Amino acid sequence: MADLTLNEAKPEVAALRKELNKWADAYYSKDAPEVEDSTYDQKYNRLLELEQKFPELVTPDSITQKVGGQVDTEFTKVEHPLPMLSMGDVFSKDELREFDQRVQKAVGHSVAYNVELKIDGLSIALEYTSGRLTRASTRGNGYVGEDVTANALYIKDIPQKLPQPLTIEVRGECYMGKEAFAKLNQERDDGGLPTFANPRNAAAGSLRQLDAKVTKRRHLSTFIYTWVQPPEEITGQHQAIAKMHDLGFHVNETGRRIKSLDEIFSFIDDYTAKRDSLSYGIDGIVLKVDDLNLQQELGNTVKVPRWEIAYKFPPEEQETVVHEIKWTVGRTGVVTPTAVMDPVQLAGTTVSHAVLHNADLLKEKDVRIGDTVKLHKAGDIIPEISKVVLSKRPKDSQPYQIPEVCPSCGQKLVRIEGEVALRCVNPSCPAQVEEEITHFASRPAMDIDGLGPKIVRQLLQNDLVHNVADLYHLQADDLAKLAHFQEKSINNLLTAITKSKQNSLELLLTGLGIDHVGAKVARLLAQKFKNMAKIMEADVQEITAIATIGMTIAESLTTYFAQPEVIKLIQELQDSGLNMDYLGADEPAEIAANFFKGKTVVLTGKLAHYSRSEFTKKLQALGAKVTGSVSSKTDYVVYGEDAGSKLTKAENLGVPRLTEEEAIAKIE
Ligand code: 3BA
Repeated sequence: MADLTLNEAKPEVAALRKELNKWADAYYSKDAPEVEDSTYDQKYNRLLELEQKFPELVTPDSITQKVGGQVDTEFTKVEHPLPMLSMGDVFSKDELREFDQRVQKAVGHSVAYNVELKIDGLSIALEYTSGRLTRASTRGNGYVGEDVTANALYIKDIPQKLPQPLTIEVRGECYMGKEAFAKLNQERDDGGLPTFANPRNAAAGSLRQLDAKVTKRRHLSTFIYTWVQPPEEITGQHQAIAKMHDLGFHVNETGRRIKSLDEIFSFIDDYTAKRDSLSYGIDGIVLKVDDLNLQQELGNTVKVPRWEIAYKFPPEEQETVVHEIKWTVGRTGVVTPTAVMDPVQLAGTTVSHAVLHNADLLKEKDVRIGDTVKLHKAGDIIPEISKVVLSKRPKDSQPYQIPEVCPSCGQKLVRIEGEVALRCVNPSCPAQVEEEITHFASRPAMDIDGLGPKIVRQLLQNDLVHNVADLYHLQADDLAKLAHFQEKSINNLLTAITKSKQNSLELLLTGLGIDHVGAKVARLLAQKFKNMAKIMEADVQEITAIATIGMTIAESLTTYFAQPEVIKLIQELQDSGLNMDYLGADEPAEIAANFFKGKTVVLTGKLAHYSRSEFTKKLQALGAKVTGSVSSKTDYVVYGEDAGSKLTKAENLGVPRLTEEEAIAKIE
């Protein structure tokens, strides 16, 4: 962007306008959107950015110069006495904080906001003359809308007569409830008619009907949230809503007047969680400076008021384009495809990769390079391709060819009977060795600090190791030749490797990466057999004698230890001085139930009552896991004085925080 020239910008601006006009027409005039809102927003913002950099490219007919969509000519036009502006929107709490800071700076103090749900519908204006509904109109482009009075008469919750002879205008959102939406789509589907993509389009399509009787059958509702130029005794937005409720308007009663940003954030978290259980769709939360005088003082920009902001929920489904399918070789030789896509915002994170699990699934979904796909998050965490958008498939598209050879070593891949996975069966395949060593060094296994995937790769590339046994032959001189290795990091790594020699048997057993033998099974085996030699000699019967261990595991173990190269590897490890015995207590004493048992805890800041390691030991003795960094898996962050980024991160993730004193109170 920085060095883009005017001549380079011109064709991009033209292309963006063409695309956006087409999408806007589909959206506003046909109620049949062609793209996700977020895609539209991205392109729209890019156009804005270019026009700001090159003002000479702005034309009066650019889509950025219109406040909303095009005005449909078939309805009678209504000029809004006061324009219906749009709302500024943001996608993160940080941006809300910035908004609040701007407001505070402008007015000179902190303010209360009326916090409202953002209803997923379309705006409507209702004009009353001497207490009678005289006109209803859509927002249109903000200045000129469409007269939908005849339709509004069929919306049950719009009062046709007010209890007092007032001449007023109110505005709000017209929406279709979830039940009505589901029913309508079902009926349309049964009747072979195209269904509406979402309740907002259904509401728009149902309100903007030249034959108002159609509207009558569609069960629309409203939430009214604005009183245009209210009487003097009304001084705040919250109060205005209460008063409109008294006049018989349907208002959303979840709105709250809140001062503290933290409370606003918990309101947001609350409704992010409750969202699906509401009977109407919401797509965010709106903050409005409550005090009407302050609203006046803050005023408006061309398009949006300075006193409000909408926080939009992260999109839960997105479209993007697949550029590449990458194949990775796992520790056991299984080869898995990953789709690499244009990065998109999805449910709160930026996503560019989606694992396709196996070749069969890839074939079944028929994902091809160049395809537009719909992405969602499985279990709210893992990005997954739901389906290919076939209507957007390029004409020259070719089915994807599943590779026949290993992407790492080039050996022919095999498909094992009864398994869906493709495998590389070359035991010295570099990709597999890398995974093997990384797994060996990982936390649940030998827990060698500092030996992550990057260092392992470096060691392999420099021919310093070929298998896990080679780790114990590493010399300081060898490491000194590697990039980024200083004396301190060399010492740390060698110390960690040496320390791992003392590990109890179950960690070594886990580290070997035997199929079906994870940390839990390894512990059971170590507890029963006590040393490596006994495990290597054990037969299937002895192994399955352990209550929770069955045939699959037992056979995997006996097959593994029958291999000559495995026997050689274990011998080599033993010669290097690795402990081969179970060092744990026979039956770990059961820890009594307590607040911290089984919880993952992070300590941060200066603790006043205990040293960091004393407190860690205390928590561990209670059955807590004490870790160094805050993630969504953290249960509690315990903080002392001068706590910094970890505390902020906990706050952002909604992880409960305890002061040191509060934590001590839970223990003692
Ligand atoms: N509040 C939509 N605009 C809203 C009055 C302002 C406003 C909205 C809102 C501009 C909702 C933009 C179109 C418009 C009436 C202009 C809401 C919602 N407030 N709660 C601040 O729930 N969707 N939309 N509508 N005037």
